[in-house]
Amino acid sequence: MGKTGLRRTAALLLFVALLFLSGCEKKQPAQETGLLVGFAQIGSESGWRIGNTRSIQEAAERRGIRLMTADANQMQEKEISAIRSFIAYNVDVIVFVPIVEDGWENVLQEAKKAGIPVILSDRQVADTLDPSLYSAYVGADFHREGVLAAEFLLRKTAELPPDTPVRIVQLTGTEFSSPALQREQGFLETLERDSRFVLLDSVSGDFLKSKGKEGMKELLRRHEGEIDVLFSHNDAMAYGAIEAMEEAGLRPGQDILIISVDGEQEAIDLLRAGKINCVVECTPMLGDLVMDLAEALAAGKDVPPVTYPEETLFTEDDDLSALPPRGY
Ligand code: GYE
Repeated sequence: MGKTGLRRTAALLLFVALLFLSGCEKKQPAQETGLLVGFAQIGSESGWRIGNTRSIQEAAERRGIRLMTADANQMQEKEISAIRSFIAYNVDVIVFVPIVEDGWENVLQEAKKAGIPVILSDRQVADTLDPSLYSAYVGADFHREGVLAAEFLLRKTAELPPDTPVRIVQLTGTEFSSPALQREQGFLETLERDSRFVLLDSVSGDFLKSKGKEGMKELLRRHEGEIDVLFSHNDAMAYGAIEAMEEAGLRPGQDILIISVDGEQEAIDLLRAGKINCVVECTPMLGDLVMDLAEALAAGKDVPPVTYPEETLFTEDDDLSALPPRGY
């Protein structure tokens, strides 16, 4: 081969190498990993939930994970059939949000038989369920959230004259769901030691604004002029309760102290406006934590059984001027 021939061959090789490299480069950020994850979400009952779905979807997309999302519209049967279809599809990992604690045993047995690892996202299952039926839980420590809410109340009422009763009502979340059960438990256990605190009543608002409003109306009717404190298991129900209080001529945050959980932007705005007194943070931004575990499980690695995200507390005494937008 002459000099020209050599040069041509070298140029061709360079061209092929460049093509190959640019091809690799283009694919890199959103390159599909081949990983297929089935995600059963419970619905869209709150701003929190919508933020949670977005967080999971965006994390999957960033990593090139193919995600099948099913929305159960608040129905456990629908969630169970979504999980069954993920098994039939032979996804690599199943992620689901247990809407309530019980009733998962059969479908999780089926996933186990099919050899598909399962991640519980955001909510927990009953601790009586065989723990070999799932690999990990990623979500908040709801009991601690209840404790933080109660500790705020203890600080807030520390200066009251001794023996002043503090009469509390609760708007609880979805019945038999782990956040409702554990937030209530942490809250009441912490106040139990102090006889000033009286739980007048609890009504379930199903984590919905509309039911929070209805529930608060009912509580105001049953306990007219008696309520000092509302503990609302989420922000959405607190928004409804605030409307009910205002319609009844009461000043939320002053006539009735309000403690809520989640930390949505709207709740932070109401905290700044003095209509809510304390918001316990519960973050829906679980996407990256969930996908880290999904990738590890698909690679056959061990994962920690419990992952709690970092969470904080926002109160009327904090300077919130520098708080970045919440994103949900
Ligand atoms: O507090 C509420 C949502 O499961 C922790 O569900 C979650 C709760 C959250 O609808 O707003």
